Amino acid sequence: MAEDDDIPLTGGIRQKLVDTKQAWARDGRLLTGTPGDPTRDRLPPGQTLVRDWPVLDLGVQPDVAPDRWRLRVEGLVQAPVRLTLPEFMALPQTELVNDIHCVTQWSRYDNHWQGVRARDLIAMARPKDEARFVAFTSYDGYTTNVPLAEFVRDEVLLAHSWEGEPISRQHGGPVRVVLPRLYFWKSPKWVTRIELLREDRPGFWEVRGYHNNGDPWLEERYG
Ligand SMILES: Nc1nc2c(c(=O)[nH]1)N[C@H]1C(S)=C(S)[C@@H](COP(=O)(O)O)O[C@H]1N2
Ligand SMILES: [Mo]
Repeated sequence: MAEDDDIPLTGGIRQKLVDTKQAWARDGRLLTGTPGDPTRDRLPPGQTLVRDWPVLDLGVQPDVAPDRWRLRVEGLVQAPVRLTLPEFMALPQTELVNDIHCVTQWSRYDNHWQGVRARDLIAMARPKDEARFVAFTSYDGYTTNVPLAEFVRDEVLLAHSWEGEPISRQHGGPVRVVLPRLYFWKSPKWVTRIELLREDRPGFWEVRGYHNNGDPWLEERYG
């Protein structure tokens, strides 16, 4: 899309970091081998609780001015959606509180989010019967993927605010996805495109040795 071309990016892909994470995936780093039980424990296996909120990305942080942000829902849909930020903010709003779990071992409890439920957005687009998977694309070029059934779960949000404040640029503002049931690499920051597909399309980390599902309770770190 032509108008994506002039979203300013700062930084550059931190290739060393990408290589290190890929090597961890190869070596199965951090695996405990014992599945967790979410009905009994709050912290998934092998995770460490943090109180701050670490920033993790490829090293490129797009500066998406609010008036330039666009969200598209397309692919196998009957009614492709294309929204500006004011249009997105005018949709029914939801507040959710949840825990997040990064594959590099940190977890953070009780994050308060505000935004639009993924299922409301998907309902607007009216998926075709054959749509089974979702592929996300972000302004930094990052991609990731989940089954459509996972994306339309109750607790999945396209969030614009965290702890009552707009999500900062470094954490993916103006709008990021939050899929709290999966490791946090499945939650794209600076999201712009949601594509519904018949076949799965593994994203940036999924093609570099990360697990395709990413359930923290099953330690689906690498696949
Ligand atoms: N667009 C984009 N989204 C992304 C990433 C990224 O590099 N680019 N990194 C993922 C990873 S690996 C993690 S752990 C979380 C980190 O989000 P945070 O920086 O807000 O903690 O974002 C995920 N979403
Ligand atoms: Mo991550």
